[in-house]
Amino acid sequence: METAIQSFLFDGNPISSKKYGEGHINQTYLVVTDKGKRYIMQRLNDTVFKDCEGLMRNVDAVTSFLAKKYDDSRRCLHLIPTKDGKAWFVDKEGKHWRVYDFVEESVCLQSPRSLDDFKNSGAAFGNFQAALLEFPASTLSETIPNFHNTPARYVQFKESLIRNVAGRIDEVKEEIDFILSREEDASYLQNKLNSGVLPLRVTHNDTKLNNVLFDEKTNDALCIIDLDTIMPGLIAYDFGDSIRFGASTGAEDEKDLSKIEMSLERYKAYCDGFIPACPGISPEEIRSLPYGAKIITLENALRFLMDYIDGDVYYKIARPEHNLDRARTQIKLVSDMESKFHQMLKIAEAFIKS
Ligand code: ADP
Ligand code: GN1
Ligand code: MG
Repeated sequence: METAIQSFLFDGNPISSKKYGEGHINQTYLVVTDKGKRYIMQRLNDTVFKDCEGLMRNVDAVTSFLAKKYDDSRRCLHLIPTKDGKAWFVDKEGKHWRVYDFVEESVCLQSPRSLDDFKNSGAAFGNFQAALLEFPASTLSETIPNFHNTPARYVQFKESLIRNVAGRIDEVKEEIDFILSREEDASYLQNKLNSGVLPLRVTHNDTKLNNVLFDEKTNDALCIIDLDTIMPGLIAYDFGDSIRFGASTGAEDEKDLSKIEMSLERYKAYCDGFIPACPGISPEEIRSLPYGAKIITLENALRFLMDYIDGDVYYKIARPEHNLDRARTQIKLVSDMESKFHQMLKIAEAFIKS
């Protein structure tokens, strides 16, 4: 950490650094200098990201592209260079580090404070799509191959069941059955992509509410963060991941499942923000959105449960059954979405222009 801190061109001398935020993947620190300037410094998770160089090239290219579009510097992330002019630093152990300007006077939410917050976040992700419309997609590295290829996730899941590394599968039979019984549903969007019905766009792929910063004063959704998984993908998954996290009436790791529901009111608010902001969204894409919500939630249930079965090697955990608790909330959400699916589809279809 010390050599990494010394390598970046901060405004002033760093006087403190401490762990920061609620992300599940990278090590994130808040660094403050003697001039009172604040920064976000991150060490990339190289278990999750096998190609950190490719990832950092993506982030550098996307942030530079976006910076030219916005007058207000708080609207996108800015990388701080190293003292020798590089966009990231590699330490002696081969770990990759980066520093962003801290987006000041902003708040990060774990759940929307109002329907307007959620609608605003939808508009921000829709605008993000619009801003990247002309970004050269072919220059992007695939930072996690098959990231939202749900059928491929099922293949990994079954392999993990066979390995049963942590010896936990007997205690989670019910959850495993839930996931396996929905394997066919999980291919719905991938099939539409393969047959050319749905197009690939440059998508964010990790559109949780805590990957948006809101303006502290105006409550406007200001800045999209966590750009590690920007890759070509389906718009339905960007929509869906926002719904999975922000339309849930409880936290992702809530133990009391009676608190977990997918709020149709919030779903509608997100549609109001997202769909009109998405450039050239086709009727087929609009119809795919509720499927995106259900499938990405199922995919997250599978991923959390698989990590529990694998012995907690992927996500950060704060308690022994953390990944299992997370898998259970996702399963509850999938069930709830199944019972509300007809209404979800109707709400989305109302945005198709006749
Ligand atoms: P992870 O990939 O681990 O989720 P993120 O890049 O999302 O890491 O960062 C973790 C948290 O750090 C965010 O949820 C947010 O609270 C905070 N954060 C990240 N970047 C900034 C920034 N530039 N300004 C202010 N806060 C930030
Ligand atoms: C991770 O990095 P973070 O916490 O924003 C994960 C997402 C999951 C999410 C579940 C690179 O997101 O795919 O949906 O946790 N990111 C990666 O909360 O795997
Ligand atoms: Mg994050």
